[in-house]
Amino acid sequence: MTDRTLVRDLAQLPEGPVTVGGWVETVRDQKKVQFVVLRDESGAVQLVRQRPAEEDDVSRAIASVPLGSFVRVSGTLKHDERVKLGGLEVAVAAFDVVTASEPEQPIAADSSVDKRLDWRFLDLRNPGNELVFQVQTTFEHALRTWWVEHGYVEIHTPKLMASPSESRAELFQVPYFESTAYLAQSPQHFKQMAQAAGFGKVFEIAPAFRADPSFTARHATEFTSIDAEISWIDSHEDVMAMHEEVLVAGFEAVRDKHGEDLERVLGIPVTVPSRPFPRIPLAEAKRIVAERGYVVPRADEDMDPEGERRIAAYVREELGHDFVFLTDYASSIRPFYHMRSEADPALTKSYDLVYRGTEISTGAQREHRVDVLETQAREKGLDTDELAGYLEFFRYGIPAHGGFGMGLARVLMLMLERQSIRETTYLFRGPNRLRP
Ligand code: AMO
Repeated sequence: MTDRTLVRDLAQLPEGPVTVGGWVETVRDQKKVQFVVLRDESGAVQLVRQRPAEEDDVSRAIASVPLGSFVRVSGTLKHDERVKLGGLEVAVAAFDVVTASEPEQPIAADSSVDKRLDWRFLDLRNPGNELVFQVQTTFEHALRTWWVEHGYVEIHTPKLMASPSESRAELFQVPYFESTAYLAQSPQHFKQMAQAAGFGKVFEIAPAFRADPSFTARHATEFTSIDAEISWIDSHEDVMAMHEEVLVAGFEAVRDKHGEDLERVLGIPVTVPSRPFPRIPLAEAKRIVAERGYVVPRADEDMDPEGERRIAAYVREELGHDFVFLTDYASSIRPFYHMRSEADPALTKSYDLVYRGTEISTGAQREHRVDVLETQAREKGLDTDELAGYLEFFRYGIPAHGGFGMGLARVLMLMLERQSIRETTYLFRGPNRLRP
C-alpha cells in the first residue's frame, strides 16, 4: 500500500514530513509561487511550492498537470491559520503524477443531471455527492446492526424467479436456457417463506427490478429494496412499531457520524424523527386534504403524489413530524396477500409510510390462512397455478406474520434533500439508462 495520510487527519499531525495522495482540483500557477488544491476521499488541502530561479521537475510537473489527475505528493506540513482551507498547507518536495487526466473535464458543476450521470465517476468526485454514499453506508449499517442485535436473520433471496414476485405488471423477463425467468420485483415470496421455515424475523437489503417506464424523480428500473418480515404479530401495528424503531436507529447513526459534515458540505440538518410516528387511516387522510382544498382525483384509489405532499404538509404543520403512516388501505387497491381487516373486510391491515411527502415504503400483515389467501388471489383474477409454489408455503403451518419493503434511494433522497433518486443511487437505472 502507498503510505499516505488522509487529508482529514493532517490537522492532528505535528509539522513535518507527510505524503498525501488524491486528485488535482485546482492549480494556481503564479510567477513566484504555485498553489495546488489536492482532494482525496476525506477532504481538500492546499499544496504550495516556491518557484525556484531555475524551473525544475517539480515546478514543471505542477505547471503542466491537467486538472483531475491523480497525484502523490510528499512535502512538509505547516499549520498556518491564514490558509483558508483548513488552516494548513503542504510545502511540496516531490510531485508524482500517478495518472494524468485528459486535458478537458467533460462535466462542470452546472452540467445537467443527465450529463453528470454519463460521467458518474467524475460526478462522484464532488464531495457532496460522495457524502451521500458515506451516509448510505452508515444508514444501512445501522439498520443491519439494529436487526442483528434484535435476533433477525439476514437472507439473500434469488433475483431470478420462475413466476412474478409482485404482480404481472412492471415485470422484466429474461431468456433462461429453454424457458423464461423473471427478475424479482421484490423479495416478497421468499421473505414470507422464511416465516414458514420458522426463522421468526428476517431482513434483506438487495436489488429489486421493475419494468416501470416512468421518468419521475422517484422511480428506477433497478433499486435497492430494504425488506423485513416478522412472525407472531397481532397486526400491522407490530410491523409499524418495528419499522419506526429501525428507522430512528438509522437516522441517529447518520446524525452522529455525519451531522457536522452534512451541515458544512450540503447545508442540511439531520432531523431524527420522534416515535411514535403519526398514523392516519387513508380515508381520513383523503378527507383532511379535501378539507384543505385538494380532492384526490380517483376516490377509490391510492393517494396520488400531490395528495401525499398535502397530507405531509398537514402532518408537518399540525403534528410537527416528517413521517406519517397512512393505514387501512382498501383491499381493492392492495395485493392479494395483504390481510383484510376483521372489522371491515373492505380494508386491509396495511400501510404506506410517507416521508416528507413521498411514499418510501409499503407494509402489511399478510394473509397466512391458505384458503383465504387462495380466495383473495382468485378475486384479483390471479392464476393460482402460477402461484402454486408460493401457496405451498402456507400448507404446512405458518405463524401470523407481516413486514415491509422500503426503497433505500428514496429515503436518502428525502433525508438529504436531493432532487431525485438519480442522485442517491450509485448508478441509476431507468428506461433510458443502462450506462455506465
Ligand atoms: P411496493 O411495491 O410498494 O411494495 O414497494 C416498496 C417500496 O419500494 C420502493 N420502490 C421503488 N423505488 C424506486 N423505483 C421503483 N420503481 C420502485 N418501486 C418501489 C418504494 C416503495 O415504497 N412487497 C411489497 C412490500 C411489502 O409489503 O413488504 C412491495 O414491494 O420506496
